[in-house]
Amino acid sequence: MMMTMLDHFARQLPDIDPTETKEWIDSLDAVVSAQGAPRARYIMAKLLERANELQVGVPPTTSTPYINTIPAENQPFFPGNEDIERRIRAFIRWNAAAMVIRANKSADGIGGHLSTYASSASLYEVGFNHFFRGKDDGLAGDHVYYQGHAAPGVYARAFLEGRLSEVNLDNFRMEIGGQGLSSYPHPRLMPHFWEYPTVSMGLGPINSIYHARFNKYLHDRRLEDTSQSQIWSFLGDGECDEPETLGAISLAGRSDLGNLNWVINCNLQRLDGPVRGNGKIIQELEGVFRGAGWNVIKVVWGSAWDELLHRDVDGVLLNKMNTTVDGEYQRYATENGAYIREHFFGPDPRLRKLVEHLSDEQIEHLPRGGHDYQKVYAAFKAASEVTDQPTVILAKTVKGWTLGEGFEGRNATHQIKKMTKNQLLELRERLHMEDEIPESALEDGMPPYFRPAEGSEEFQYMMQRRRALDGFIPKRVVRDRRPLKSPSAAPFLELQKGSSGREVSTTMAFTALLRDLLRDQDFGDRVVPIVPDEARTFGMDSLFREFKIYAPRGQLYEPVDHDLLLSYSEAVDGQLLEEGITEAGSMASWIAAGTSYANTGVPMVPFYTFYSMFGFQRIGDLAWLAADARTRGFLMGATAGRTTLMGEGLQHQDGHSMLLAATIPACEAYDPAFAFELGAIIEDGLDRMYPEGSIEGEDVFYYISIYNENYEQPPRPDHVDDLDITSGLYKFDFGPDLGPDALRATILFSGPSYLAAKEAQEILATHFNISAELWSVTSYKRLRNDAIDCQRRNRLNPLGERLVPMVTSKLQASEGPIIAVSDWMAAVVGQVNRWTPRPMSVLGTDGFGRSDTREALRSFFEVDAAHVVVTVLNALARDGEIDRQVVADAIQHFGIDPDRPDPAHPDTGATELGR
Ligand SMILES: Cc1ncc(C[n+]2csc(CCOP(=O)(O)OP(=O)(O)O)c2C)c(N)n1
Ligand SMILES: [Mg+2]
Repeated sequence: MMMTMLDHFARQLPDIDPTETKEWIDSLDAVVSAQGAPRARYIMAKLLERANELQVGVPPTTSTPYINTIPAENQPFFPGNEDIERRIRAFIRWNAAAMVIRANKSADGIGGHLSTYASSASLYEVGFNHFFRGKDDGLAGDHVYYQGHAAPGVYARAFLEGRLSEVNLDNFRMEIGGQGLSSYPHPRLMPHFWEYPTVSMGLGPINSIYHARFNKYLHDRRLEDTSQSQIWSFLGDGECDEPETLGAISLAGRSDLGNLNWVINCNLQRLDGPVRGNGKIIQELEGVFRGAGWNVIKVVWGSAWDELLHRDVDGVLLNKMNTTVDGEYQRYATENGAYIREHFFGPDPRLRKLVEHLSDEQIEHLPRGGHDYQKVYAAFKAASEVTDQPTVILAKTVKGWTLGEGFEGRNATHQIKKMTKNQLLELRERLHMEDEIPESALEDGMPPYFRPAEGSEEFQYMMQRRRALDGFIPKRVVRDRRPLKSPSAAPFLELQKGSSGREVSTTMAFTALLRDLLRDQDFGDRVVPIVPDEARTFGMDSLFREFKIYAPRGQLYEPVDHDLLLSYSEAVDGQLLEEGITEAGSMASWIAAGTSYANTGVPMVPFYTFYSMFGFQRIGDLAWLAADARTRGFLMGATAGRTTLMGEGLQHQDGHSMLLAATIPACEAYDPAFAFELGAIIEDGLDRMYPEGSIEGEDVFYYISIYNENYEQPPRPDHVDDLDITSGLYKFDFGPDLGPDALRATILFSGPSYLAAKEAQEILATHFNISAELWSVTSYKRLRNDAIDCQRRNRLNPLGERLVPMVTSKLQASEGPIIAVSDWMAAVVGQVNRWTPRPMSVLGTDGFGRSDTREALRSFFEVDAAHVVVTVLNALARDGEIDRQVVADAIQHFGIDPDRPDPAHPDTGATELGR
C-alpha cells in the first residue's frame, strides 16, 4: 500500500536529476536479482529507518512484517520472579476452569467460558503483577476494562487473593441468592467489584477511549490531576469487527491519548471460527491503528523463535510467516510437531534446515508471543511509557491455551464448558499441579479449587506485588474527593415565572437554564455540555464563545467567524464537548462524565443534548450500558415528537423514544410541556443524583424530551408544587366554570400536545358547553412503575390494606371521560391504561413520520384539537351523556373524512410518483 502511495507521489513531481534517480533504481534492481526480494525489502526498510532519522518526511508505513515490533535485543530486563509468577498463573488458570466446570455440573446449562481467559492469562497476569495500579490510600489508580468473557480468570485471581470465597466461586452465574458472581463484569450487581460493564462487544472499547479522553479533559480543565492514571482495555480480535470498536480510534489518535492502552488478544478465533481465516487479523489491525495515529506493538512470536529469526539470513522464515494465513496458523495450533515440520518448515529446504536441530516436541511448543511473559512484559512497559499517543498491543495467542487438545485452537472451543476426567488430568499436568490436586479429587466431575496457604511463597509474592501497585483490582469505590455544591435556585425560579407573553420552546428554556448553570459560581465548573454536531439546531451555539469547545491541542487557526459574538471557539480548557457526528461517541463521552463520581471521585454533571430520533434507537445498547455502569446525568432528547418537528420527515420524527427510555430500569423518563416543569425536573434530578456535599446520590439518570415548538410558557400555577410535577401527573387547569349543568371531561396532555388540549378545551366550552379539565402528564413511566409496585404488593399481601396506584387516586378527583393526547405513539400513554379509574381514550402518533407542517402532521396523525374534541364527544356519547349525532356532526364540521386510511399503516400516504 505504501508503495502505491509513494508511487503516485513520485509521478506527480518533476524529476530534477533523472540520472541520479536511475542509478538508485539500478542498484535496487541489482539487489533483487542477485539476492532476492527479502534482501531488497530489508535494505528498503533500513533506508526508511534512516530517512526517518534524517527527518526526511516519508509517510509512515502502515504495515510491517509479521514479527514482533520490539526486537529481542531491545527487550527490557524482566523485574519479576518468572517461576513464581508461572505458578500463580497456573493456580489461577486451574481455578478459573474449575469454577466454570463446577457451575455447569451443579446447574447444567448455566454457561461460562473457559477458552477466552485461557488464551489471555499471561496478558492479564503481567498487568496484575507489574502494571495495573489500584487506588488504595485515595490514589487515582488505573482503569482496566476486562474482556467480558475473561471474567472467570479475574474471579479466580480474586479468590487466590482471599477477596472471594469458595462459596462465591460456586455461585458463579447464580446471583439470585446474594453470594453469587455475575457472568460478566457488572457494576450494578457487583457494585464494589466491577467498574465497567464490557460484555456487549465493542462497547467496552469505545467507552475506554472516551474515558481516557475525559480523564485528559479533567486534567486540561484543572479539575483533577489524572496524569498518573492509565486506561487499559482488553478486547478480542473478533470484537474488532464491531463498528463501535474501531469507529472511534481516530479520536484517540488525534487527541494524543498517551494514557490509553489497548491489548487485543489475537487468538485468531471468535465464537464460530477464525476471525480472518484467509488473511491475517494482526496485520489488518496494525494498518488500521497505525493509520489512525496509534503506536502499534505486535507481539507475535515467543522467545524460542528469536534464535530462528536471527539465523534466517535468507529471509525464508520471514517470508513464510508473512505469507501464511490465519486459518493455517490456527491449524498449526492443533497439530503436532511432525505436521508443523512438514507443512510450515517443510516445503522449503532452507527452512527445514533451520529447525533440524529441534525435536518434534520442541517444534510443537514454539510458543506464540502472547503466551511469552518476557515479550508481553516488554510490550506493556513500552505501552505504559508512551505519553503522547495511544498504544495498541496486538498479542498473538492460542484460544484455549493449556486446556489441552479438545480445546486449543478448536473452532468450537469458545462454547465448551465441561471437561472429562482425562482432560482435567491433562490440564493438571500442563499446569504442573500434581502436588496440589490429587487425582482422586477428580473423580466426581467437581474439580476442587486450590488456594496456596497464606504463608506460601506464591501468596506472599502476589500480595507484595499488589501492595506495591496500590491495592487490589478490580475494585469499584465511590469516593468523596471533590464534593459538589448545588447550584443557586435562581435560574429555576426564573423558569417558574413563564415567558410573559414571549413564545419560546422548551429547548430554548433548557439552553437558557444550561447557560445559567454553567455560569454558577460554585457549580458551573462541573457541568459538562455534550453535543454531536447539532448545537446550532438547539440554539446552543451561544455557548461556544463563552465556555469554549474542548480541544486538546487548542485552536491552531483563526475561525472564519472570529468576529462574530457566537464564533466557533476551541480551547485546551474548553468546557463543551462537541463530539462531531457520532452519537455512539457522544454517549460514551456522557457515560465517562456521568461515572466520574466513581472513576475519579470528582462528580461531574453531564447534559448530553441530541436529536431525540438518534438517541435510544441508535445507541440503545450504550444506554443500557450506562444504566449498568451506574451513570448519573441528563440525556436531553431535543426535537422530540412525531409532529412537533416540522418538515424533517420519516427518519427524523421521533414518536417512540419515550417508550424505549421506559424500558431501562435506571432511567427516569420525563416529557415536560412547560419551562417550569423542565426546571422542576432538572432540579429534582440534581437533588437525587448529586445531593450537596455528598457522594451518596442515586445511581439513576434522566431522559428528558425537549421540543422546538415556540409557544407562550405559562407561569407555574399557584396550586402546583415541585412534587406534583415530578410525581408524573398533576392537574394543570381546572376547566372553565360553565355552571352546574355543563358536562365534564378530563384531558391528559404531555409535551406540546398541551396546545391541542388547550384549544380543544376552548372549543368544547364554546360550542358544546363542556368543561374540560387539563392534566399534565410529565412521566407515564413513573406512573406505571408506581402502579405496578402497588399491584404487586397487593398481590403478595392479600390480607393487607389495598394500595391504590397514584394514577388511579389522582384521577379519581377528575370528572368525565378521560382522554389522553401526546406526540408519542399510543403505547407510551398505554403504559397506564389499566389503572385509570374510568376508561381512557388515547390519541397517539403511530406510524411512520413524514415531512409536512405541524398542522398538517397533527391532522394526519389525528392528534390535533379537532380530534381531541371528537374523542371527548365520542366518550360522552358512549357514556350516554350526549347523542351520537352530535359526534357525527362534529366530524363533519371539522372536515374529517371518516373513511380516511389509518395513519398507522406503514404504507399510508405513499406517493405514486417515481414508479
Ligand atoms: C454485541 C455482542 N455480540 C455478540 C456477542 C456474543 N459473543 C460473545 S463472545 C463472542 C466471540 C468473541 O470473540 P473474540 O472477540 O475474538 O474474543 P475471544 O474469546 O476469542 O478472546 C461472541 C460472538 C456479544 N457478547 N456481544
Ligand atoms: Mg478471538
